[in-house]
Amino acid sequence: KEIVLATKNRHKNEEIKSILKDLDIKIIPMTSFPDYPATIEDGATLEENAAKKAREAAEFFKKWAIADDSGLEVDYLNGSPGIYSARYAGRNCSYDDNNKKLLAELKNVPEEKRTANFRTVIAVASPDGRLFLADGKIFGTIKRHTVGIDGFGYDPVFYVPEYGKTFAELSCEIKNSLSHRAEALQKVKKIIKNLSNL
Ligand code: ITT
Ligand code: NA
Repeated sequence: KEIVLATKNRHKNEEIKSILKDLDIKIIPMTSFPDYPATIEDGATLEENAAKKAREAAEFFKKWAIADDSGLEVDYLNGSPGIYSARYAGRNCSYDDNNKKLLAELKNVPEEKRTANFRTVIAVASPDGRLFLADGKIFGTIKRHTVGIDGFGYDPVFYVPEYGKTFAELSCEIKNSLSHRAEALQKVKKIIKNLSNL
């Protein structure tokens, strides 16, 4: 029982491995194949991009594959950066560049209008063309400056009211128990357990 984890993002790779660790299945990380070309993410939705990443990997490796497409959706920005979250401040930009741009866009926006959510879509694809999708979402607000050093991406600006902390202030155990990615992956666990021929 093996599945290829089709992400080139090492932070996502670690989170997904950790959340799926109780599954009786061997997870083959993409980091074992640095030459595998990145999927061109030209879909209009997280669903399309996740499906494309999973399908390409399943076809290439002739194994079941799972892929994650995630985005930060800020209400004041009508859902941006959304599917463009990775390259919000430009191609090959850093997480820091993205956070700076986001904070600048929200510079004079009052507290009550700083609501946002993270959304993850996980796609599970088989080499013979089957596809399953699962999603997860978490609501929060965007801070006025970065706080915390853990996690990655927009974690230092994403504030979780229930914990009174940003994602970057929460331990990975706690983030992985409540995040958008965790919710989607709990659904994926059920899907995978029901696949008899994996
Ligand atoms: P792969 O496509 O190889 O999986 P990626 O980093 O390009 O890696 P996405 O296309 O899904 O992944 O881009 C989503 C971006 O959204 C990601 O680069 C981060 O900047 C941000 N992001 C996703 N999940 C996040 C999380 O849990 N915390 C903070 N930021 C996150
Ligand atoms: Na990507």
